[in-house]
Amino acid sequence: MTLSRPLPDVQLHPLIDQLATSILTIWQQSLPLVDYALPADLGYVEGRLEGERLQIENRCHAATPFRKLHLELAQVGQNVDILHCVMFPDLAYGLPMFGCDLVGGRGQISAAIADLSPINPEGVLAQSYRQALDALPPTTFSQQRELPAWGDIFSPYCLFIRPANSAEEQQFLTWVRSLLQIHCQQAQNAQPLSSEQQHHNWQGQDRYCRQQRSNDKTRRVLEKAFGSDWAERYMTTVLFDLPAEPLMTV
Ligand code: BLA
Repeated sequence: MTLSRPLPDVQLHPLIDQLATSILTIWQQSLPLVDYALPADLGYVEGRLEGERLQIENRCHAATPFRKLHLELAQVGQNVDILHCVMFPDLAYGLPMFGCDLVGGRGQISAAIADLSPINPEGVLAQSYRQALDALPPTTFSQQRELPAWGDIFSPYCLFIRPANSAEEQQFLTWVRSLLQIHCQQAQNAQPLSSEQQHHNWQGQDRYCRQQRSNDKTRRVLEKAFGSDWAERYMTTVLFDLPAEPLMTV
């Protein structure tokens, strides 16, 4: 069985389509997926943004050692297509966060971002990850974009580009597929953490989520279509949610 991508009946930018299919295929091939329940009213949502229809559809799974694997596709009118993907590791394992965002429209992707972001107190990826990433063929993109201030959560391997042509789009796709493959492979060796390390892990994920929630560009799209209360609820329960802070058992 292959998983169909979210918004199956909507035509999206080809890079978004290809990346969504790649993400679902790699998850399915590499991880023991089970369903993950989102708040019942937030799987598929539709609103209006300046008279245009905003459609959002979410796909969510869990698979040890991941608490939540989230892929979201969205379309605003005919003009803006969005792919959002985050893999949240279970707090019991010290894994980085995989995150990816593609924003495009009218045949052009304006923002393509992907990273494996460390959330440990040292703020660095484990050596096994660095070795695997360093062994990948290097990428070259003609238009690098500058990260906003909240982007200090990302690793030195973070790509944030505007692909200039379809060769660069394919290069981005290949890079993200490699990140996913490395991450799914590395995750199989994850060792459970002590309760103190789990607490640090929670703090790291909390900071990651808080910084992401401060992305005004995402918030503005959601607020315009659904209002600010709804946007806040969506950003804290669907896009960047976190279980309660674990109690320390010493
Ligand atoms: C940028 N995100 C954006 C932009 C829009 C959205 C409209 C501006 C595009 C541009 O500058 O060209 C909108 N993104 C959305 C919406 C959703 C979404 C509405 O995911 C979901 C409903 N964002 C993430 C993740 C990362 C991320 C997981 O959700 C990275 C791992 C990054 N998006 C990200 C960054 C920018 C961005 C860094 C640029 C922000 C800036 O330049 O200020």
